[in-house]
Amino acid sequence: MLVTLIRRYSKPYFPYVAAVVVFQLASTIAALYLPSLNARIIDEGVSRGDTDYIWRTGGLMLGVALIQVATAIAGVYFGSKAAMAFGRDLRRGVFRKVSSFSARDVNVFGAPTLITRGTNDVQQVQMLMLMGLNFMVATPIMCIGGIFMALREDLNLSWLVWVSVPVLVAVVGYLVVRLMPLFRSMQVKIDRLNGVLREQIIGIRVVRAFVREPHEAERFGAANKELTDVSLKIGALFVLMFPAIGMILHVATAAVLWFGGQRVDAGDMQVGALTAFLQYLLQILMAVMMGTFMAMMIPRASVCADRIGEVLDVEPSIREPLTPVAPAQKAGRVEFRNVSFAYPGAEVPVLSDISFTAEPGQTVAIIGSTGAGKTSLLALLPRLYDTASGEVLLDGVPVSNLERGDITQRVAMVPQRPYLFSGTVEHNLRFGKPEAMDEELWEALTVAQAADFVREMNGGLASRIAQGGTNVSGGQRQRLCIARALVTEPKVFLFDDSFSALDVATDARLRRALKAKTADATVIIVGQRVSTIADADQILVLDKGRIVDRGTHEELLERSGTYQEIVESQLTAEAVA
Ligand code: M5T
Ligand code: MG
Repeated sequence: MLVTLIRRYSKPYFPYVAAVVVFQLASTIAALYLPSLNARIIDEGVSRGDTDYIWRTGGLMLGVALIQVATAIAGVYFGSKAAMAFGRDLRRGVFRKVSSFSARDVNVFGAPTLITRGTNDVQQVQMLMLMGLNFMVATPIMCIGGIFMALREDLNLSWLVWVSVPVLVAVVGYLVVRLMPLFRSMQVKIDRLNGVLREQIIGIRVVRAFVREPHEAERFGAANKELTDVSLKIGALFVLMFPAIGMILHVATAAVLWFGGQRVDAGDMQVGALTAFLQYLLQILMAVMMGTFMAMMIPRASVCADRIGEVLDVEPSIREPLTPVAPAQKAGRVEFRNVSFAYPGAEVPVLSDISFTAEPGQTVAIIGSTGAGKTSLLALLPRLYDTASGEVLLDGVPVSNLERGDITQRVAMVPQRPYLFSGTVEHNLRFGKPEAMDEELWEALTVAQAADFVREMNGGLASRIAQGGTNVSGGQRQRLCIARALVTEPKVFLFDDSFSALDVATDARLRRALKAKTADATVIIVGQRVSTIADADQILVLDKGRIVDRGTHEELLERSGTYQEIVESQLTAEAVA
């Protein structure tokens, strides 16, 4: 998966990658050249007192060093550019994919892990790209070139290379192998922490109301501790890593000086060659270390890449039709034909054998006890879910054959749990129709009985709405959502219990205004209060996912037991209140 992702998302940046390769090649060769120049200055210049030679070689050394620095900077610059662009594209890919998910697809993963995958996991892969681009070329050349140059300085000391490199590889490799599973579990712990935190922030009011803070703090504490424990274990290994590497480097240095010093004493080797050899050995060991670090990042990044790949590979369960049908007329006629529906993974259907028709200009109301399936029924029209059997038709065409945009253009839903986005009032109202004029917004607000309180808010249309719409009351939120639906001027309105948070008087006023505004539209209202739905053209009584009776208020009052019960229960409730 890692390879696939890198291949797919780094393609546009090949020119950058090519630049990185060229610059790193240049900088590595320059770096390898420097110790040898240094040795020449000592052995040929200093030892013979040849000032001229020292100046010339010193100048050359300065030039090479400048080239090395410049090319190294350029290499890192292009490498970072490529890696960051890669990360951005990958994040965008994940975001686009998640945006195409249906409610069901999101539930398969859960929001917290989708968030981690789109942020932290992408970052890990991006990090590997960055390190890879910065060291991939340099490391092997440094290693092999370093060995070659070191042996050129002195063959007799070569055994020091053959001993110290494997020791370093063994030590770092051992630590890396121990670290791998820890990194893997770290990703899961981050998911879990995100999940707990997210749930608590969203549910903060409930937590407060039930004084569950201690319990929730405990839950968070547990997740937090798990993450800390893993991080500490990783830290403990890293603590070992640096002294171990330092030790190997120092022992190698001491060994070079010890054995090399004896050869210099015996006159078999020059001091400059010894310094150069030492510098090369250190370069080799550094390169080996970087290589091992890289090797360590690959498994971690590949865990992340797999997790990202899982998201990218999802086939959205609700797909656009291959050959969309354009309906002959777009009046907004809704028809349910023997519809059954079950939530994914659930055994029992929540809706069975639902059939009804709602004509333009008509109001169809759905009433039924909580859990009867009213919300689920509405969700089928904008195709938030697909039916198990039967068909949902809009203007005579099954919604599964309609283009998504075609449906949303004609159908506006006010969800049971109204949701507002952070931004301003007008930003929210223009959600479905960005080009709407201010007058249209005010008109919609007036119909939705929201104009007064919006006028009273400090900025009017420009007043701020907090994330999730938490700075307005439940009823205000509902009315803003109704206004938002009105602005789009759809053919079909779906109101899911949208008047429940309003007092009876406002409810009545709103429905009167709505009636004038939606005269030609098809309106489907889910309501709890009999008063809300009494004047509907047709009332469907829903019970346990089945339509048990239908008719007008008067007809139902006469013959439907369930309906009578509902009416009676509300009358008594009102009497009690
Ligand atoms: C009907 C189940 C739920 C309930 C039944 C929304 C939703 C519902 N269900 C799921 O399994 N997953 C879901 O995402 O479906 O639920 P409903 O359609 O929401 O009922 P309602 O709108 O009539 O109830 P209410 O309380 O809004 O009046 O049993 O288990
Ligand atoms: Mg509902």
